[in-house]
Amino acid sequence: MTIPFTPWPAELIERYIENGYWIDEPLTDIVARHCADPVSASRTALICQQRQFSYAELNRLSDALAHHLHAQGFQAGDTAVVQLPNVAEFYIVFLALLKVGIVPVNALFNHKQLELRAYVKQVQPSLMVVSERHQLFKNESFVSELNAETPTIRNWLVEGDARFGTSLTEILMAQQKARGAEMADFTSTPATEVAFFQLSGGSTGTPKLIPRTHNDYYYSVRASAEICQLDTDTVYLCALPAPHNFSLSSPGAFGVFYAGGTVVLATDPSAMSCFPLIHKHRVTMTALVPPAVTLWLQAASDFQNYLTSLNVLQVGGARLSESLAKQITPVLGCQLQQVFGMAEGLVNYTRFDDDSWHVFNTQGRPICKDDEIKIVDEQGNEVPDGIAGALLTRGPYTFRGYFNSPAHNVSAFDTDGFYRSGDIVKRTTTGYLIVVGRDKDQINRGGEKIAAEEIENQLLVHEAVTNAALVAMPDTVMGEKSCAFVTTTDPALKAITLRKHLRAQGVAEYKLPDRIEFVAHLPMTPVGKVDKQQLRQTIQQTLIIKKEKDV
Ligand code: AMP
Ligand code: DBH
Repeated sequence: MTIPFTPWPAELIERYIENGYWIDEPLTDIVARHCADPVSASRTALICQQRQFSYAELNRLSDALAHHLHAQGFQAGDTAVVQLPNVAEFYIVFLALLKVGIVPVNALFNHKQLELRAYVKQVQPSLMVVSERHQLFKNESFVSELNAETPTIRNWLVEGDARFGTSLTEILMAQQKARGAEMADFTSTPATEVAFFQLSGGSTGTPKLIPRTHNDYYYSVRASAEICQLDTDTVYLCALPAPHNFSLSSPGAFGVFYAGGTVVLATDPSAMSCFPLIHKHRVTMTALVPPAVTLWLQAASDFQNYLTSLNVLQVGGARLSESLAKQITPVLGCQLQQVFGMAEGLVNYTRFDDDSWHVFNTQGRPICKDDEIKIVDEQGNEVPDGIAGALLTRGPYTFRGYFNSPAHNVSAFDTDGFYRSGDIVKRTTTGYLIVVGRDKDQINRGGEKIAAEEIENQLLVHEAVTNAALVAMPDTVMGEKSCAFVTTTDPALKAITLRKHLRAQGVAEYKLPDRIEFVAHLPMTPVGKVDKQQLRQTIQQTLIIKKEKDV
């Protein structure tokens, strides 16, 4: 059994194979390739607090878990929903699932009932992997609900203290002891098939899943490792959530594993968590979103000499201002690399030998010469370099369709199979992209994406809410925050009540509106849609007036 996905057309497949992008190896090769040679196998792959794992150990532990899962009857084509924090088990579980051909969705640790339910509903998993550290899994109530709603779920693996399901730690220990030299009688899905689902930031009512094949993802990992010049001396700090496409594959932990370097896990991107780790493990490279950069710049003076090993700071996920970009080398003492990527595929990097103008002012250029880029005006005609337009792309690691979403895919792609990224960009004459805006209904809250429609739907569930529109408002640290405009039948309705309501609906905390404005009615465009442009202007004006009053 394999997972259905929208394939690339035959002539492109041929080109991607011919040009060496698709090499017909499963993603598990990223770690397994180091294990034949004893010197490579003994290198440190992963550091998670006090625990260190060599490549051999990482491979062995994921083998052990794969054996266990296979013995339990799990097989290729099964799906799993995984939600783990930044711990070694994230990679061990991921590799184990890939080895058996179980296709996971890796949820973010700050996701809650709403998001997890949406993933479970879409993939109908047979396996759940969760952590006891998450508020939702401290007791069994949500587990029972999901079990009742989802007859496909056969097993729960729990990281930490298992109050339900099976303890992941115990399985790993028992399997390691029990395993002799038995041969594996399971294999990953073919490299041409779906390896896992990546999460889309989304712009629709329910979060969409992105099927990623071994072939396409492994190419993006190898090419990224090369562009970022990773080698066995690379020590990469994973400070963003481990499942994020940026910290997983651009070049991320997978790129570092591929190159034989070391991944150090941080629990979060704060300077307090990261600076001591950088110091202790002589970290050479890390990846951040812009708000974390602001915090690092502020904290750096209190941590003199902590960052001397750091060579490269990658910044992506949201637009980095030129002024922040220019402070990075003087204050943090490392090189900046801008990264503009998307879980759907296309990733752009500034290169290490670029001049400073490109590094400060552009979001880089695509990985591959076969990344095809179209920048179009509102009529769909391509615009010349230097003119802003909507970015569309297709290529050897850009997906061709969201999972089980035929209707949405019609509008998400053009008739040539180019993905409409929803970003407004300009191309320089040198082929670099500058992100200038967005035409998707999404808020980019410092790199965390919020689909407006998802929150509007949840606001509408409240009995006193008659209409709701979520828009971005400017914020100096986050870049953007969210503001909900709400019409109501209850003049006494309070913002705090609506926030409580959203929490009760199981909405992740970062998606809660930062501000709620009650209005008599929402402005409409001539075609009868909510005029979000006007709402963005309204909230901007309100903030300016408030600022003037404050000073
Ligand atoms: P996602 O679909 O959640 O993977 O988010 C990808 C989106 O994040 C892109 O389409 C952009 O809107 C945004 N993004 C990522 N990197 C950057 C960047 N360096 N500058 C501006 N926007 C970015
Ligand atoms: O924001 C993103 O999704 C992103 C940013 C940088 C990404 O997917 C990536 C690099 O691969």
